[in-house]
Formats: sequence, structure tokens, C-alpha cells
Amino acid sequence: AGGQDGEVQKAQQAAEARKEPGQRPPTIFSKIIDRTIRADILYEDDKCLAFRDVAPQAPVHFLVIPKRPIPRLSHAAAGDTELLGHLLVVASQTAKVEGLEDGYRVVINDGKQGAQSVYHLHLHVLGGRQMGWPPG
Ligand code: IU
Repeated sequence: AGGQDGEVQKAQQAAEARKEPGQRPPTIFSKIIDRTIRADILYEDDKCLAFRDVAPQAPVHFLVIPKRPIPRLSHAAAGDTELLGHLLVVASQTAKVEGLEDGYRVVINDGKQGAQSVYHLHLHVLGGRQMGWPPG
């Protein structure tokens, strides 16, 4: 025990830690999509879902997610163009239904420095108060 085995184990753990979280299997958002977990759903169609964020950072704060799980924006490919455009249009339409006629903020967090915590691509839509710039 110890010695070389310990080194091998350490190297394996380091390799595991370096793996992008985005490579890992289904997130909690998959469970919201398949209704295993409840969410306050504002809009749904065959391609996407909009639901209220459980920890709202503004009077109105909802997420728009694709049903097909792209882990993060930086993993998006040319073939995702139409789907990503659709998410923006749904964000805009849902913001209208939510009464955000004075404007709102749309945010996509990507990866560690972007402070992404759930690796299933999502648009944040925040509104109902004055936003600041730059964001934190
Ligand atoms: P982020 O961009 O990955 O940091 O955002 C994840 C968001 O998902 C965050 O605002 C959470 O409050 C939100 N959320 C949620 O609405 N429901 C959940 O079950 C979980 C996270 I976990």
C-alpha cells in the first residue's frame, strides 16, 4: 500500500477532477423535463421548457432550457443554431407574458469562470427591477 499505488490513485483523482462537469450524465434539469421533479413551468413545447428559478435573483427570474441537453454554451455547434435561436424567441415571448415591458436581462453562464453550476445549457431571464452594469 502507499508508495506507487498512492501516487497512481492521486493521479487518477486529479484526472477525474479535471474532467469537465459538462461531460457528466443528466442534471436535475432532465428531471424537471421528465417531471420527476416539480417546477413552476411557464412555457413548454417540443424543443424547450421555461420555468421559474428556485432561487430568484430578481422579482421575475426564469430559465429557458432546451429539452435536448447541451451541457454548456461552449459546447454548442453549428447544428444547434436553430435551437439556440428558438430559446431566445421563447425567452422574449415568456418575458412579455410575465409583464417585463420595461426590459430585462438575459444571461448564459458558461463553465467555471462564468459561474455555471448546472451543466444543462440554460438562459436566465431576470426582470422586474433595475439591473446594474457591469454584472458581478
Ligand atoms: P447557473 O447559470 O448554472 O449558475 O444557474 C443555475 C440556476 O438553476 C440557478 O439560478 C439555480 O437557482 C437554478 N436551479 C433551479 O431553478 N432549480 C434547481 O433545482 C436547481 C437550480 I439544482
